[in-house]
Amino acid sequence: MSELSQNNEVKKEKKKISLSFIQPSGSITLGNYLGALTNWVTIQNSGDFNCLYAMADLHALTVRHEPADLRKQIYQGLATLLACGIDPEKSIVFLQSHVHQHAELGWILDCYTMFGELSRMTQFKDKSAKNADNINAGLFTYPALMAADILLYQTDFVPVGQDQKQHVEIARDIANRFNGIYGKTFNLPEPYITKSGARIMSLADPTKKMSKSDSNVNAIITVTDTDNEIIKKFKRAVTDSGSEVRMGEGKDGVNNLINIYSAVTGKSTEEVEREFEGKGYGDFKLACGEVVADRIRPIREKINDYMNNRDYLDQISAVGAERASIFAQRTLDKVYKKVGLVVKKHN
Ligand code: ATP
Ligand code: LTN
Repeated sequence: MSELSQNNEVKKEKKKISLSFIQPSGSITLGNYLGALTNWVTIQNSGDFNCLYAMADLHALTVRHEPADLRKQIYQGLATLLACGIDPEKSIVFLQSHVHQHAELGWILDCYTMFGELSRMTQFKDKSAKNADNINAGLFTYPALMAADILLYQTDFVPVGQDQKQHVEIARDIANRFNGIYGKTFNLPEPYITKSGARIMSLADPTKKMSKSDSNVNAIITVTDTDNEIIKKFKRAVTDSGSEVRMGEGKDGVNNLINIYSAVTGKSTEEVEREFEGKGYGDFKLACGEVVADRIRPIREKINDYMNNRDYLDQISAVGAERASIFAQRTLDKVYKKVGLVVKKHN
């Protein structure tokens, strides 16, 4: 039994809530898939949770983009979630911008989030260094909007990769601060990060995280890459001057490939080392390319099918937004009352 279901078993309470979003800032990568999406699907299929999964399209506005590209990425992101196994019959699937309560609670939480704590966020520091000509207020207050995403649904677990831990922690801090002032209003969320796949590194610079917005296409594997592209990228992956397929200090490239191979095949890192004993980096890179290509192929084919049926994607996201909005409004009304705003009478 998984750690999460055991938790649920013990408490014998109503179903816990699992929520996570992903930005439509480029094609979804192997890092996103192994670090986040596979866990979203496992949690959904355990049947133990009420799940909400969404495209964080408002967050994507914090960096400059082409409007037509963004719209395509939003559809493609949605198609990818479905292709990876998120089932709209089991989970609430939507676009963040379609549930207006996110922006509204985001503003309110801005007023309970401190300048100092926002200044310490690693993602803000990284993204402002990368976009020095566009350090906008949205990029800075991003964590308050993300806190709103999470807190609106009284979320228990947020399945994310390692890089997002700090964001879930600040959401928890904001909730704690608000609850401290007004009494219990928000549930306190916890990040849910599995060991395997939590931090997949760039194939071109294995000291850096694989990011979908990386401008170097050889650094990332995306769910839309063809089999040939995947295999070529793995063949070119940066390793070191050694030859043994073994985890080790200073062997970031090989460590990353072992980690990827292990996450995709479900074998432990020791099993992977044993499998490639006596073989060189060349054989190992090819094997990595092949297992990843096998995993991505059916996903890519399904994405293409969904992308040819945008009406279906529109329909799924509209239904999801309507369902999400009911829960979101409940929390927003509660917040309005607590802070002294007047709750609008709903018909
Ligand atoms: P961007 O390049 O726009 O910052 P990203 O690739 O970092 O995008 P996000 O949309 O920020 O992706 O993240 C979506 C989910 O994928 C998050 O849960 C995040 O923690 C996870 N994730 C992102 N990159 C990795 C990675 N390299 N390894 C494991 N998980 C990752
Ligand atoms: N900040 C996240 C995306 C995101 C998110 C969320 C993740 C926005 N809102 C709510 C989990 C829960 C990112 O950049 N990956």
